[in-house]
This record gives sequence, C-alpha cells and structure tokens, in this order.
Amino acid sequence: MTLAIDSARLVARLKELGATGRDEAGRLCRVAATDADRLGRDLLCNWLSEAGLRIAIDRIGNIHGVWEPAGAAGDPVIIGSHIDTVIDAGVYDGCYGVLAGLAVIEAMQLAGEKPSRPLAVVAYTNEEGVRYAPDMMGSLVAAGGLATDAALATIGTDGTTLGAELERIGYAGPHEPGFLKPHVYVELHVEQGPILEADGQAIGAVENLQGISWQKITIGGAANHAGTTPMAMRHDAGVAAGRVIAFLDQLARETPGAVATVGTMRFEPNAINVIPSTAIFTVDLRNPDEERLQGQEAALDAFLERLRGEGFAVTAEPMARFQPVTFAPEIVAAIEASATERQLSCRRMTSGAGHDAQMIARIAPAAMIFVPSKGGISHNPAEFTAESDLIAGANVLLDVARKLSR
Ligand code: HGY
Ligand code: MN
Ligand code: MN
Repeated sequence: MTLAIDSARLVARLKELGATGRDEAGRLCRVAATDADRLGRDLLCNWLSEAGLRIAIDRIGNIHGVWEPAGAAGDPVIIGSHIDTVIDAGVYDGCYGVLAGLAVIEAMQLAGEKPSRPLAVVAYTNEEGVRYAPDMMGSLVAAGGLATDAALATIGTDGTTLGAELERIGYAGPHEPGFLKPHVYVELHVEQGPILEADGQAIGAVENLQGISWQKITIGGAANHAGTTPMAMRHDAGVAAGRVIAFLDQLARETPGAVATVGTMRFEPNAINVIPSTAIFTVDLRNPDEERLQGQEAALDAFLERLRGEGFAVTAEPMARFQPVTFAPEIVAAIEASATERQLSCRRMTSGAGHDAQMIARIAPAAMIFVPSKGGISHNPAEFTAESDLIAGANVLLDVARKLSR
C-alpha cells in the first residue's frame, strides 16, 4: 500500500524553520554553532520530541531523532542532512531533507508500520563549513574521517573555537560521534543546480557526488602609495590575486567537469589609496573525476609558483579535500522504482554540491534524492522549490525508507 507524508505539516515546518535565525537585515544566517543555529536546533528538537523520538546528541553536536518501534532491531536506516545554513541562505538547503526525514517517520508511525529496523533522522553539525572548515564536518566526524577532538578544536573565521561554541549554545552532547552506525543512509536535498528543471524531471536519483578541494591562499606583495608608485615598480598583491582568479576561471572553463570559485577575499591594509600588501582568499575547486581535480590543483600550484618567481610570497593552506563518491546502486534503483511507481519523471545524475551523504558513504551504503531548484539557484535567498516537487521528493523518500527498513 502506498503511504504519503503529511505535506501541509512539512511545508509549514519548512516555513517556520526558514523564519528562524534571521539577522537584523532579515537574512537567513543560521551559521554553525551561532545563537541563530541554536534557535533552529531547539525548534527541531521540539518537533523530534513531539514525534516521540529518542533525541541523542553527540559530542560534535549532531542531533539524532531515533524511532525504535517494538520488534525493530539492528543498525538503523538513517535519513539525514543539515539545518545550518550559509550567510543569507535559502530555506530549503539541508532543512528540507531533515524535515522530510521526520515527516517520513511520522507517516510510518501513523500508519502503524512495523519496520524490522529502527529509523533515525539526523541533522549533522556544520555541513556548510562557512565558519569552521571543512564543510560536512559533523558527518565527517561521524564517519570517522576527522577526530572529534580535532574538530572541536577548529578555529573559526571569527576566531572562536567550535567546541566552546557548541558548549555555549548547549549542543555539546554526550554521545561519541558514530555511536549510531547506519545500516543504510538516504538524503533528500534540493538539487541546487539547473539540471532537473532544464531536463523537466521531477526526481533526481543521485548516483555520485563530485570531489571537492578547498584551500586558503595568502599572497604577499608590497604596500605602497597608490598615487606615487609607477606601475612598473609595484608589487601589488591585489593584482596577483586577480590573476589567480582569472587563471582558475579560464582553467575550469577548459577542463571537463570542472568548476572553480574564489568566494572570499580580503586585502591588507585594505585602504583606498594603498597598494595591497597582502591578499588572503579561498579557492574552491571541484570535479567528479579525481584525476582531473588533481590536475586542477596541480595547475593552481604551478601558477602560484610562477608568482613566487615574480617575487611574491605565496602560501597555500589546505582547508578541505574530499574525493568523489559513488552511491549505492541498489538504493539508487529503489529511488527510481519509487518514482516510476508514483509516475514521477526521474533521471540519474551527479551532485555538484557537497553533502553529508558524501561522508556517510564511507561507512554505509548511501544515496541521495534530488528535487528541482527553480532557476538552479541556491546559497541565495531566492532559492525555491515548488511545493508539489517538495512533496513528491518526500514521498519517494518515504517509499525508499520503508523498503530499506523492512
Ligand atoms: O560546499 C558545498 O557544496 C555544501 O553546500 N556544503
Ligand atoms: Mn546542503
Ligand atoms: Mn549548502
């Protein structure tokens, strides 16, 4: 018998969570381990306890809502994602997958389902990596890819320490990360890209996820007077940084599957009439093909070497490096089977964005379900997915969770 989630409640909760943790300018900024993040976490925990789930928080602040019905035994089916956001975020990224996971469990409870396995919905800490690098940190620690104490010692862009901030907001939990080992893992997420919409597909059965390389680059030149210093005598760190940006953009356009982004840049001394002595910026390189991603990294290294040859002091500090992952074919097939059953158009695809599934795939069979993003927009308040698509994706997640927990 085909079940369905409570769509009105899912949409209402998405709205309510989306209104939580906004700054004075009304921007959604539930950045990891901030007071705004605490507000979202508190709201989620209320909903989890209303559903009668066992709430378990681990030392890195991952929130688990566990349903252990009578007769269920063994490792759980975990449905996860995140509720921390980037700065000035949309309301769907991460939150949709967590709230849909809760809706799936509630629908199974209401229908009196008797799964042979427990189910858990998990909100992983610091998926975005905006304040503390790397991203997907909570799931990386849960997957054993980063030691808990090392993660808790991470210093943020604002000089704070993640562990102290989790203590401060009351989400430094007692459980050891990884205490709940997934039998399988499924994540529902808005695509955040243009493919499903352009292709007219309702569901994405995500079969792999691209590799990610994050670095922090510091270029040292020489501060000097903007008016008196002839161009030929300048050692302008700002211009050198601009050359790196143009180089990476060109390289990505010429390399199959590649993308490259310089998302943050800071000059010192940052004065209108002073040639920048220093440029500090981040580089985000991605490619579904590991070889090609290594090629992009090598090309950047060679370009930075060239700048050193011109007399610039250049340092490159790795911030995150994740290999491409391939998801579990049997779960991808279950996603496609549900879409067919529900007469939803569906296509296989690669994820351009990083996700917690990329980390959990290290310790359990995992896969993702995507629904379309209007205009392919995300990490932007204009992020939007039609209600019918949200509900379709959540019902596919319900089918897959029921099948995997039978
Ligand atoms: O960076 C990413 O792709 C994810 O949004 N953290
Ligand atoms: Mn996300
Ligand atoms: Mn994101």
